[in-house]
Amino acid sequence: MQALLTPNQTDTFNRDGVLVIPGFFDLKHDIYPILIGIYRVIGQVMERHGVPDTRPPFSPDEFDAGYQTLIRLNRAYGAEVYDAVKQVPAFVRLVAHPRLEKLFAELRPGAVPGIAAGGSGIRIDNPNEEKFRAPWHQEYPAQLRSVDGIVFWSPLLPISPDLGPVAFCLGSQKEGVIPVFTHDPKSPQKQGAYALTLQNETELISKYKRIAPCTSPGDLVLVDWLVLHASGQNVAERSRWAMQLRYFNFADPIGMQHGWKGSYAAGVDFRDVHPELCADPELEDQQ
Ligand SMILES: O=C(O)CCC(=O)C(=O)O
Ligand SMILES: [Fe+2]
Repeated sequence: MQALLTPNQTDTFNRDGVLVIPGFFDLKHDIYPILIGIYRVIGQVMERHGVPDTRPPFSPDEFDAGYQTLIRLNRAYGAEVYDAVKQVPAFVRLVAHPRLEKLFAELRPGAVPGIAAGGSGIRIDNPNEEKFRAPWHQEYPAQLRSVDGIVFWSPLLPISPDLGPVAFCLGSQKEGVIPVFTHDPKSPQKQGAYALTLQNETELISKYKRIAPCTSPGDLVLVDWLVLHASGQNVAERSRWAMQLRYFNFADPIGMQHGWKGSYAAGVDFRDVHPELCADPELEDQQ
């Protein structure tokens, strides 16, 4: 079978911990059915709350029509859409796309791939909203499962700088797992994985060259689970919609040790699995 990646692409991923593959997915076959599913779910949420549906018929460019109206009426309607769109069949099909498993196998020879339960979703980053913006982080503490893993990130609309593209520190996966504070006193509204902050964050991120690629639907960004990355700030009029699919490695020794436990989304407290990686002052006192 022909390889999906050129040797050059594999080298880039191994060096940078990030790789952008333009046009990886088939728009008509893989992506549009997801957009149609989202359009229809937004319609269901409108109907459920008695919001008149005056949207134009579906078009791929305006699949999220009505969403800004919904969140202006009630932000909780947006949370309903967020939870619902993960359950669109076409999205679930994409999560287990054979080409993603093949990519994982090419980049991680000898790995036993797994799909992180509860680790796949569609982010909806609303304009000027801070609460769910991901600060600088590595994927491992937020997901656990295994230290060795890859996020497959793919946008559902063309990303422009004002939508706040994700920023990556190239090569930062070489730091290994970085200790974290599990509470951010500066942002008490942030909870769970969103509250994790890196020890020595400023110093760490200043060491690396940063990129924030402006990708389009169909493009795929591969992210090593140890690469430092952060959400940009959405200062546009529209929400930024992007899919995250997360694959881990059952053969990873640390995952083997803790039994591939999930993190916050699985109801697990990171501090219980990795006390040695918690930089919280109160824990230091206990050690
Ligand atoms: O899309 C974002 O803003 C953050 C994405 C992210 O952290 C991830 O895909 O792991
Ligand atoms: Fe992330």
